[in-house]
Amino acid sequence: MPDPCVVAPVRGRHAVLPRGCAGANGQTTLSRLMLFLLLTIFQIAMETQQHQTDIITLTRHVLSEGARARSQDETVTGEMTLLLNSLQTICKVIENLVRKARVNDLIGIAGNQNVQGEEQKKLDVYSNEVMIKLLLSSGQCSVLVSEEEDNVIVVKEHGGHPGKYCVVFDPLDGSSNIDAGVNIGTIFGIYRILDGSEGSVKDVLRPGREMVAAGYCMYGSSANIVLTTGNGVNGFTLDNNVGEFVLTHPNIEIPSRGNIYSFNEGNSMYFHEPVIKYLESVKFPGEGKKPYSARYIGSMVADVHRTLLYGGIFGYPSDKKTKNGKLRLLYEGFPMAFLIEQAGGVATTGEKRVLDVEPQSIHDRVPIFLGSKEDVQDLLSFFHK
Ligand code: AHM
Ligand code: MG
Repeated sequence: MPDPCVVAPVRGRHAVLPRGCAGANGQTTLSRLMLFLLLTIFQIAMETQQHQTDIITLTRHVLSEGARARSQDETVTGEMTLLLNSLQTICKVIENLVRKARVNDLIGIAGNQNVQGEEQKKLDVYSNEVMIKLLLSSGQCSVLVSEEEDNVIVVKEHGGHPGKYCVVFDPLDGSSNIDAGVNIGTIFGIYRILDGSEGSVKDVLRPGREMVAAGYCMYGSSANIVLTTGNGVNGFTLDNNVGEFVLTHPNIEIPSRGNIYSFNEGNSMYFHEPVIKYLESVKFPGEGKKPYSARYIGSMVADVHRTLLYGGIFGYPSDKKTKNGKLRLLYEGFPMAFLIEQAGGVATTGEKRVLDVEPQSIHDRVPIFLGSKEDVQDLLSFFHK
């Protein structure tokens, strides 16, 4: 006969001891309460464990994508899998640097200027070194391009073992946000080396549509890698306890229309007419329609991440001051345009598809508008008027 005073806990409900149970106000009550708590904790632990038995980590995802590619094409060798694993390690190391920056005194200016004449932060410098060293030693790359380096890095000229891929990257994008602890990120794009090439600038002066993979890692309230290998977009969140990025956003599809616009409107006095008119149209949409919300973080990774998940439009246009805007084509524009297109969105310069632009030099800039298909089409209608 079960003891009526032992009440099994039911999740979401309080267990109440029946009246008259012995020791309701004494030590027995305390031990029953303890038992109740222990049972509840055990039950939650069991449920959590059940959920964690089939984790899809980024490593597992990359391995199974590699296996799928090999089953369709026997020339696929698994080098991309190794490269993506190196990039994953790089993101973990940079995430660790970012998290510890304040206490380890990595905030501030390192005293150098990068190729665009901007001040480099200590974190920029460290992140760049981490990326270059790990990619040089990965054995999978022949050419590297970094926002922080004036020239291409040809791997075999640096004592590295050359591989099949070329990686273009911005090690830490959104530098103006570093000191304020606002989201920043690493952006990368990957080309396969040209047939017969031993590694040269020509391998990376190619339109973005020739990239074979691209992604970013955002360092915010959590660290998130968002990746495409040309087969949709998946998002992974770093689980620090497991030490792995875990699939949290499978098959990201950008909504076909959003209600957010994301531009640095402080530059409005320099904007060209189509952009001014478009911004007016989302702020004053006419009778019975709701205006769009403004969100602008000033870190491309964070602004694009939000746009991917919520929809809307992000733009950094050319204007009366800057012929091609501010953002860099190779390691900011192309990877983000690739991700947005793979998620079902549109990325344009206002004149043409971003992925069709032919780079002339590794640090070229590009005007860019990207996001939900219908929102970008609305913007384009002002360019075509
Ligand atoms: P950075 O590579 O020097 O960090 O600059 C790129 C960043 C992007 O992340 C962001 O979209 C843009 O600059 C913001 O520029 P602005 O401050 O002019 O709005
Ligand atoms: Mg940048």
